Amino acid sequence: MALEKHTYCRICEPLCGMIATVEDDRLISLRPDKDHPLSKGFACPKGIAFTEIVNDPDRLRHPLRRRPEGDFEQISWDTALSEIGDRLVDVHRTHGAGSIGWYFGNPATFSTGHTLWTAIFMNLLGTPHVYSAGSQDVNNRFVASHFLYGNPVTAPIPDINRVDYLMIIGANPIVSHGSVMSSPRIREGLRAITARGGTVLVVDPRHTETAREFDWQPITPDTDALFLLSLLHVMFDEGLADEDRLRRQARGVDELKTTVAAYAPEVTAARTDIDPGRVREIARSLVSTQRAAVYGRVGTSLGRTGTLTTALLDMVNLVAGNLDVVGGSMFGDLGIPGQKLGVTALQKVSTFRWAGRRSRVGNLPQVLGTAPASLMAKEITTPGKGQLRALFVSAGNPVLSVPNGDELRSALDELDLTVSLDIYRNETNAHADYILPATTMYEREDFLLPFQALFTTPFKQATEAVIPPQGEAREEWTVINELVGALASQNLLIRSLHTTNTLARRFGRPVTPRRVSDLVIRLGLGGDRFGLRRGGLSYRRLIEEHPHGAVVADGLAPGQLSKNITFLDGRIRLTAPELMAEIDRLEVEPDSGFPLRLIGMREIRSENSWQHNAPMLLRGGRSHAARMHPDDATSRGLAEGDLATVESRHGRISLPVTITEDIKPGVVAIPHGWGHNGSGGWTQANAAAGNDLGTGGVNVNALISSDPADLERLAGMANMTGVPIQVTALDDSRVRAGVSVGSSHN
Ligand SMILES: Nc1nc2c(c(=O)[nH]1)N[C@H]1C(S)=C(S)[C@@H](COP(=O)(O)OP(=O)(O)OC[C@H]3O[C@@H](n4cnc5c(=O)[nH]c(N)nc54)[C@H](O)[C@@H]3O)O[C@H]1N2
Ligand SMILES: Nc1nc2c(c(=O)[nH]1)N[C@H]1C(S)=C(S)[C@@H](COP(=O)(O)OP(=O)(O)OC[C@H]3O[C@@H](n4cnc5c(=O)[nH]c(N)nc54)[C@H](O)[C@@H]3O)O[C@H]1N2
Ligand code: SF4
Ligand SMILES: [Mo]
Repeated sequence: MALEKHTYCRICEPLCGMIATVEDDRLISLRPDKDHPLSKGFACPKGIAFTEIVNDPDRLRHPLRRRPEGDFEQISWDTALSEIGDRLVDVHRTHGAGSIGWYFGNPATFSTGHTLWTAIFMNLLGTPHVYSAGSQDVNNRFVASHFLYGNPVTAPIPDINRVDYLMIIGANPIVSHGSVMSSPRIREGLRAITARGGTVLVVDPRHTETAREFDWQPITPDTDALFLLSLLHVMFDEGLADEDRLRRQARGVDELKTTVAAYAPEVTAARTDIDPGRVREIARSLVSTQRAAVYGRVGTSLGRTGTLTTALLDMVNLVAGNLDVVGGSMFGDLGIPGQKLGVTALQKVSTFRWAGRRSRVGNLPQVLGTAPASLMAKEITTPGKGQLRALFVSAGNPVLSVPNGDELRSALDELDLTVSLDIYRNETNAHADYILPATTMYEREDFLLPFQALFTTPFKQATEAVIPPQGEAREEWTVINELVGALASQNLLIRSLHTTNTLARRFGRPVTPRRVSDLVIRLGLGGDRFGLRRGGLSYRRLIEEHPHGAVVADGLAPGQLSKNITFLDGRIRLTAPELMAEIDRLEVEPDSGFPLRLIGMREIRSENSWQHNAPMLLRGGRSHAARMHPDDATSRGLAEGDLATVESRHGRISLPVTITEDIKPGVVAIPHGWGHNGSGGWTQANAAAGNDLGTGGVNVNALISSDPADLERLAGMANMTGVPIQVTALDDSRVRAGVSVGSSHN
């Protein structure tokens, strides 16, 4: 009999409400939940196609072990866990805890158990080798918040529901559905701004899907910091800023003024290619519009100075009078008593604090206990104390998602032990010793802690698992409990964790993600405070009484700054020396052999590298192509669909070009997440995006440097945007001869 279950999508950040139709424990279909108070019947193609992923014949259903011949054989969980445990103990005994590492990818963030258990396990183990997708995504945000507020885990979000002038810089929410902001139906949210007479201005090198609906201001890639410095310059220079208020809120106002004095829009225009008059006009609008905000994301994170750029975004909001006020850039509130004390206490723990440790290779600071993923390959291949010998990869595909995948791929083969937890065989775990099958989101209950302070309308939803684990799939946190058991004999802190787990189980109160989440729900905004607040929320209540989720406040509350700043004087620090030192990096030498600039882009029917196996998302055929401007194409003799070679100082790939006016001349956009090379189990993905050179697309990150000297200094961010490249027509004769060109088309 078919059952309908309320749940929500956990692929990307709006967490849209879904209705799952389930028959005999099998997921039959997914459709958007009309009664969800925020997503109101919206879901994107990825969300709907997820039925195909849950039921994908290529999905991993059993543990696999690599055979000496190189292929994989099915083994039991018992065998897998006992062999992995033994080998892990061996590595620990011979090389110590500091030789064991973990990389967790983007989907880990969408599972509370997965994130928490990995963080606790690795922290107690005491290894610096913790890596995540964050150093290709958002770690600069945490570091900017660390310097500005003393609190790495706070981030202001635009008050979409009330803002009247929104500048979006380096984000494409109509395709990405919003990031570091959970705002279901974002397209509608943005349209409502213009409908109420407001403005949405998109500052982007590409005339994106978002820019096409609103106003577009093109910008030269990786010059956002200069543009933002100019906005600050104008605000001070023209006396627009309320300096008295500013001085009450922040320290370093005079230093900031002195610094930005050198960045008049007339000075930066040569680099940003933005008309100085336009910059002045934007600065004035940001100040004079009562409800205005600036919002930046991935495009402002992956340049050479991502931490500085993100800090400048907040400074522009602050100086314009738009930070922490209604309609501006606001802070979500967890509403948990003592949350600030908790963050302050965590800051004292060296394994959590910014730069509490630095990487062995490259001496880069850790961010929230993680090191830059770009360094993984060199940490594996560089001998000496602390060399990485055993690596777990969960919910990640770093061979495609981090710089220089070729280097990582061969490094993986040198490890003593590589274990992957995934729902698929991918380009990374093709090099693992063991691949363990994980549950998809619909096979686990969840309440997502990491997104609670990011909803533009404060909201809470919990879900039960809608189907049981498929095949022998298991949840990651339960596997981590097994690893904790295996290592208990070796490591004192791991032994205490194991003892705690065992005792809790014995007393019938096992530590589970649900218990932890329940605690947060009950203490937080709208929670029942364990009976102190009548009618308040608990995990059970959310499930039983709020199947579509619960809106817990009408809107974001202003006046949250003091709760978020951990500095004793309660003021923002504008000019931390580390941040100011980054300004020197804004000077760049022109790279004459590589006159074009590479940027990234996301596609509506992809999610990074892992949704190219769903037939629904491949309908009508997909191509993987470089977008370039007609002027750049013509001068290189390239016509629509021609094959071209794209080269940077670090690598070379070949793919077709798509010629479009919708990009700034001199800029080339290539989506990441392609380069499916047949080594995994992705039948559809491997066969997709075919052209004369092959199928599966190419890995754009072959063009990106993993050299520590090329990483952003404060957060170890990979430099994936604004990278100097050259594009040339691919020699026809080589295509006809079937020569595979480029380092990464394999
Ligand atoms: N459909 C879809 N949705 C997704 C994903 C996906 O793969 N597909 N991925 C999810 C993930 S993991 C994330 S982190 C979010 C990301 O969410 P967003 O940040 O909104 O997504 P992007 O498309 O990467 O947007 C970056 C924008 O920055 C522009 N850009 C590039 N370089 C520069 C620059 O130097 N300056 C400026 N001003 N702009 C620049 C690009 O042209 C692009 O439009 O999306 C999530 N949602
Ligand atoms: N050039 C360039 N590179 C980029 C970016 C860019 O904009 N440009 N963006 C970067 C960003 S923002 C991100 S977030 C990273 C993403 O980088 P990664 O997270 O390393 O890669 P994904 O492609 O998201 O791979 C996710 C893997 O998780 C698996 N998976 C899905 N759900 C689950 C689950 O519930 N449990 C488990 N165990 N596995 C699961 C999928 O099968 C897939 O193998 O890419 C980064 N790389
Ligand atoms: S936008 Fe699409 S993928 Fe993202 S949460 Fe909503 S339905 Fe899921
Ligand atoms: Mo991401």
